[in-house]
Amino acid sequence: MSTKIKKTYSDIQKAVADSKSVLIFSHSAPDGDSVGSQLAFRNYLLTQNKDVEVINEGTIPGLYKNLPDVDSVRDIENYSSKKQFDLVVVLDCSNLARLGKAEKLIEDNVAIINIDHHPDNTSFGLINLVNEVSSSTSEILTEYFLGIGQPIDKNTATLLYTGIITDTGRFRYESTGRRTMELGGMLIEYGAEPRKICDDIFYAVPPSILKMTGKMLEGSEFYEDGKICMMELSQDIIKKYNASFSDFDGLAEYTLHTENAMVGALLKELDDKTVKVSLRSKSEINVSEVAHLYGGGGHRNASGFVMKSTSDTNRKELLDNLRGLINASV
Ligand SMILES: [Mn+2]
Repeated sequence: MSTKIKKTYSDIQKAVADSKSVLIFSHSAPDGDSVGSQLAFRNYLLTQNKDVEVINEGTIPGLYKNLPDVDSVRDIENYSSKKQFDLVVVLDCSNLARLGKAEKLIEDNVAIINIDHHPDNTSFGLINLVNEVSSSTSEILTEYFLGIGQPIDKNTATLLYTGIITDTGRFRYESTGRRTMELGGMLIEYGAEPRKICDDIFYAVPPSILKMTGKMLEGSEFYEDGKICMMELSQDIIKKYNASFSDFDGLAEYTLHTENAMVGALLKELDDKTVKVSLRSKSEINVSEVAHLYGGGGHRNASGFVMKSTSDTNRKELLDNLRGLINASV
């Protein structure tokens, strides 16, 4: 362990030891890594007898309903307490704006611990444990617990394992390193059940959503010798299958399922004026460049943005932008 990491670990330990009450935040629109790492950090603080609150903007997608103690996460919409906290921990956020409405709970001058793996992290904390090479915030926390000799119980192992598999696409993305696998193995030793966790998250869709997925797949369109794949969920389909927002989680992955596919786009027509577009890509192709053109953002291989309609002009423009990415990459 490097001297710098050792110092950061002991700074975190000291800040935790000096605190009585701690607020744990993560980004709005919670996902497996944000909630997994929040609840894992909560467990750690509970072993230190701290008074802990976990708060986010947005409801937690149903696929995480089996996570241990998931009910302890509060949605900012239902949180009215004026209680003061003496330490704030922000997990999986490159900056404080990512907290959405939850940001307003942060008092001036309160100490912030920032733990994250996003490359654009702004080091906004008093203490910053940021490793952009790490697959996930959950991976960073696993290293931290091992590093300070904090025992990892079965529930914590389950939470950390969940964060790692969701952020790595089940150990598939380039961010998966040898160490990610080693840590996954250790978490299994501490009680994480790989089959159960994976089934709970990825193989528990309602039958109606499976059928809706069938409709979406049937309408796939391919361009540039199959290098580009576009899929769409129209308002009619979304209504017919009674899909809710969290049912869309993971659907965009299907746009990269075919041979030759390099870039994928899934257009979700939420209402007459809102089309959420999810972009996916392989290897070096950076779809966040296109997302930025539309005021969106995200990672190199997974980003998104909102456009006003799926009109022919909009689709053609999007397709041209995606073609531009393909042509620039050859
Ligand atoms: Mn993450």
